[in-house]
Amino acid sequence: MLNDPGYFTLHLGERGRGEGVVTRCDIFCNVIDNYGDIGVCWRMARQLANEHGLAVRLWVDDLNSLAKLCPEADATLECQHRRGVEVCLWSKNFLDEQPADLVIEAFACRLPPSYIEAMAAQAHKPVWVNLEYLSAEDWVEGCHKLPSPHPALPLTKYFFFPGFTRQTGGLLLERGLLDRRDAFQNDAAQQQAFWRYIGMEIPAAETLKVSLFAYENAALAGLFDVWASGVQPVLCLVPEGRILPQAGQYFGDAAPRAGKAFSRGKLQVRVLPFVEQERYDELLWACDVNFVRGEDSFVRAIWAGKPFIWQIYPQHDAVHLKKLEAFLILYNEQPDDFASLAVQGLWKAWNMESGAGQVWPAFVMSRGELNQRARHWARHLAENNLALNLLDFSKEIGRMRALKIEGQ
Ligand code: TRH
Repeated sequence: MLNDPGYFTLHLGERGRGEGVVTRCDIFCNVIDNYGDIGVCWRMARQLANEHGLAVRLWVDDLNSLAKLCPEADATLECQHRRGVEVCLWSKNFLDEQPADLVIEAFACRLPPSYIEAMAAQAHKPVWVNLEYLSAEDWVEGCHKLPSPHPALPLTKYFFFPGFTRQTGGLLLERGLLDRRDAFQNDAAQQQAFWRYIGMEIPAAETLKVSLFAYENAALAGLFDVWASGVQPVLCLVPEGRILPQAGQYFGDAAPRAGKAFSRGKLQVRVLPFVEQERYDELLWACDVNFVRGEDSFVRAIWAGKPFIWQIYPQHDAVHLKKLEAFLILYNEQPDDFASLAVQGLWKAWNMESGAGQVWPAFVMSRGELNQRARHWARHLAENNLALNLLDFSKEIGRMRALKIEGQ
């Protein structure tokens, strides 16, 4: 019933009308660095617009970052419609705007003061949500949906935490994504089209295909050494990004560019251009093992249903290692079996930037088991959908407000 947009208007009568019915959404995104902030916001904006019929405006302060994920976005335009979303430049001189019913402040970026005042002036106050970073830590469940009343204005902001358990906001997952993944993985023609798109032919069946999206990492050379001297051919696909200079250095190329190929022993490395967001999914689906980083590519690797290695975004005081540990505890249901130990070993080595080559053999030996677990995980997590939860939450807030009005 909560998924029905007409529910509140039908059941709460005149005085409740307007509360909780969400038709317009503003998402504010401050790009700090990298692509995670805009990656999540762009994905969520498209999902709310195209799957749930909301009129979505995405306010972003760095259109160049968006243009990497969505190449048809024009970084010189103040406002443009792209893939069902109105994309607006969030500039310093933000003009007065009519607030939407649902306002998403991504990752505690600060909304323009004039916009907050305009929200407070509405008869039906927007549902104002701060979308938080993803973490598997225990405390997240207790903080999910907590209200934070504005100190001066009649407004409440709510914390909305993505996460891996039912007591959190879940993960972003587009409708039908797992079916599209399965169709891709079972269809040689779709795979062929993908490999041609990146300028290659489908690799031989015995080749282990690895995607490598990573920050700088001192453990890379050791891993390359093991791949080069192993028995199985390894094709490593490296999208342009922060680890690329190191990958190039390994082969004596100080400035490798997209399209470049290198090889040593059994290892072949191919540099890929940074592809648009949907194509990145295909890269993960096409590979046997995926190295991912940050927040959004991490979640995409989960949906890919393949073994993966997560390089968590580094934070001061090694706070990120606690987050990594928390996820490993959830991910490894039987923490002491061979496959789980192999995952823990490689993930820790990669994140501590040391010894990844030594623990690689155990990981690759566990691939069959890890494949099964990865598919199971994807199915399990798919039951907790962030966009649906967010819309249900908006309705929940609307219902609470309407009941308060009725009680007066
Ligand atoms: O770019 P990131 O390192 O972003 C990080 C994290 O989100 C971190 O939590 C945040 O605090 C920090 O930025 C500021 O990693 P992430 O989150 O995986 O984002 C990468 C995005 O880029 C993701 O949406 C996938 C997309 N992508 C493409 O669209 N094409 C590509 O070719 C590649 C490699 C990635």
